[in-house]
Amino acid sequence: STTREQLLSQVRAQMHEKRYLHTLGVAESARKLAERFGADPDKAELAGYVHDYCKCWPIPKLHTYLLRYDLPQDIIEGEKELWHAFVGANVIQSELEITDPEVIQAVRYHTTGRVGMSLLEKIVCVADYIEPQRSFPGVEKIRELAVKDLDQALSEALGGTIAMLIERKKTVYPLTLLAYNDLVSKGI
Ligand code: DGI
Ligand code: FE
Ligand code: FE
Ligand code: FE
Repeated sequence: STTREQLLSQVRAQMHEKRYLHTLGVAESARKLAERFGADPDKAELAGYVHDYCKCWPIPKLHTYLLRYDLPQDIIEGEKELWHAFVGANVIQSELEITDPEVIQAVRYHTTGRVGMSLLEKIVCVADYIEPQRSFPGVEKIRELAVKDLDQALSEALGGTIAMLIERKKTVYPLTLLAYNDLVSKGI
C-alpha cells in the first residue's frame, strides 16, 4: 500500500509549487472541518491531497482522458475549468489506487457541487475555498460561516462563484445552479 510520503510525492509531481501549497492547505482545512462537523478526518485530508491531482495537466491530456473514461457530454463540451475534477475522480483510482467511493465523489464534485452533497463532498468543496492560501473578495465571510454552519458556508461559496461567473460572462454549469437553488430554497 502507498505511504503518505509516496502519495504526496506523486501529487507533487503533477503540479506547480503554488498549486501544491494550495493542495496542502485544502487537506489541512478539510481535516479541521471534518473534526468540527463529524466526518472522518483521514478521508477529508486524503480527499484534499488528491482533489486537484489533474488541475495542471495540459488541456489535450485532460481531453484524452475525458474520452477514455466516457465522461458526460456536457462536461466535454462545457468549460474546461471543470475537467480536472471529473477526470481527477477517475485518475486517482487508476494512478493512486484510491477506491473509497466517498473520496472519489468528493473529488468529482469539488468544483461544481451538486444537489444532495454528502458531508465529505461539502467539506472538500468548502475547504477548497477557505484554505489559508486563498484570497478573493468574500473569502473572510465564507471562513467565518465555516466555523459554525457548513451549509451556509457552501451556499455563500457557490453563490459567490455564480456571481463571479456571471460578472465574467462565463456559463454556469447546471449542477452548480441547482445546488445553489436547493440550499437557498431550504432557507440556507
Ligand atoms: O481548482 P481550484 O482553482 O482550486 O478551484 P475549483 O476547482 O473550485 O474551480 C476551478 C475554476 O472553476 C474556478 O475558476 C471557478 C470555475 N467554476 C466553478 N464552477 C463553475 C466554474 N466555471 C464555469 N464556467 N462554470 C461553473 O459552473
Ligand atoms: Fe479544483
Ligand atoms: Fe497549473
Ligand atoms: Fe483546489
